[in-house]
Amino acid sequence: MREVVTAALQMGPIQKADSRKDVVERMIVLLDQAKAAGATLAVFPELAFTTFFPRWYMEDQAEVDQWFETAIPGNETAPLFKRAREHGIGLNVGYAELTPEGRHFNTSILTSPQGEIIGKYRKIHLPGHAEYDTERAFQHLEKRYFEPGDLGFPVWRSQGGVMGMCICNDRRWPETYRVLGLQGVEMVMLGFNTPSVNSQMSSEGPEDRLFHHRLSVQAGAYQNATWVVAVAKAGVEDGHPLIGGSLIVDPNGKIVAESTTEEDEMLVHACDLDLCTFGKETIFDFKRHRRIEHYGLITSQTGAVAPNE
Ligand code: CDT
Repeated sequence: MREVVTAALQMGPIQKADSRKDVVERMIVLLDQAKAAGATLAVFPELAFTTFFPRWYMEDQAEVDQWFETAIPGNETAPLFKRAREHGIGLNVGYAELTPEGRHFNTSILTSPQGEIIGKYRKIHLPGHAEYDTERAFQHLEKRYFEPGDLGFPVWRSQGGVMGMCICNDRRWPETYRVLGLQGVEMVMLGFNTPSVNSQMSSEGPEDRLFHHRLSVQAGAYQNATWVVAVAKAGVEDGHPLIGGSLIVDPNGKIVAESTTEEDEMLVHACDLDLCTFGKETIFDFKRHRRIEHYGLITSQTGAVAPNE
């Protein structure tokens, strides 16, 4: 057995007016709960230190940049990293990254239980749009505020296994999991902020949204024989609802833990990485069964092209 006691630390809403100091205090309470439950790994949501600011249209770059971190840990976030190190807990946490060169990414990092930053991922599948869209019930401006990630989908050895990250919308794309799966991933960690209603189709509400979320995460786990830990920022942020539904999914695609609130909430599970082996050596033994000679379109073409009628 290679058990990783993993805490999925869902966060309730963060309002625009909430300070990073307030948010980090909440995160430390969750981290203390994770320690009490015996966790060595804690997974926090996407953009965990602030409200989901891409719902707000901004033209002033200085106003935009206030939602970004210029250093991780920075002055306000350092107490979280210090507590994780003291507890011997590795962290996966999402934040808005502003680089010294002035580049903007939707990023997550992985630390070792000893507190070193060992991995960084920058979100590749950015949803939404770049300009104000009058047709939508609310805005989703990730394409305005972030560049697509430039680091690919790496994996890292940590916690006794092979660990990978992705962020929110990435979880809906099978390519995400397969690229990680081809590197032997045994646990995919991801945070998300998913609006409870589709801004372009009001009939698609929280039930459908939770269905698509579970469907994507469970399929990704099963088809790549990997654990997936998916962690929400949930609840109503300044009038805008986000789904909960944080999940820990096993390598058979089964949900072993799921959140029941839209508040700060811990899920914990002892994830045995050895459970990945059976699927990886049988039905999803990629080396024996994949037929790459037929997969060329996946990397040579972006959009769908139907034949002429
Ligand atoms: N944060 C994030 O990526 N949210 C998206 C919303 C999609 S609708 C524009 C998601 O996939 O959940």
